Amino acid sequence: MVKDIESFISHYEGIVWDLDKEATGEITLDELVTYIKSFKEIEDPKLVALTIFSSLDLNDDKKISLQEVDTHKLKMEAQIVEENIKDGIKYMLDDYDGNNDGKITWDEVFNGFRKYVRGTEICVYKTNKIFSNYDKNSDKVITTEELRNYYTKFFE
Ligand SMILES: [Ca+2]
Ligand SMILES: [Ca+2]
Ligand SMILES: [Ca+2]
Repeated sequence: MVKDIESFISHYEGIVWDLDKEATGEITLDELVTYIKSFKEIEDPKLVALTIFSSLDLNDDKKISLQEVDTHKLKMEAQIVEENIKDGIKYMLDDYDGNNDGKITWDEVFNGFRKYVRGTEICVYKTNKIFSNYDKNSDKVITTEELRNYYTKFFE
C-alpha cells in the first residue's frame, strides 16, 4: 500500500493535470478512483484510493491538495534521515561498544583496534581520530547523544 501512495505522489502533478478538470489543484476521491481504475492490475481501486486518502488527506476535507502531498513528501524524507541516523548509531555501537552499555569508551575503541591492527601507536592514533570526530565534550566517552548529533549533521 505504501508503494501505491509513493507512486501516486510521484505522478501527482501529472494526475492533477489530467483529472482535475476544474483546475483547483486538488483531487477528489472520485477523481482518484477513476484514475486508479485505469490501472487494470489493481483489483480494488476504491480501497487503494481510500488508503491514499487516509495518509494524504490531512485536513479530512475529502480532497488531496498539492500542499498535502508536499507535507507527506517532507515527512517521508524526515523519516529516511531518521533511519539513516539510527543506522549510523547502531553501526558504531555494534562495532565499538564492547560491553553493550550504550556508551563507547576510549578503551573499548582502542581494544577493538588492538584485535586486528598491529602496533600500539597506530591503534592510539586511530582511536584518537574516532574520538576527535565523535567525542564533542572530550571526556573520552562517546554517548549515543554524541553519535546522534554527529549523524544528524552528517545526514541533514
Ligand atoms: Ca485535504
Ligand atoms: Ca561500552
Ligand atoms: Ca563525550
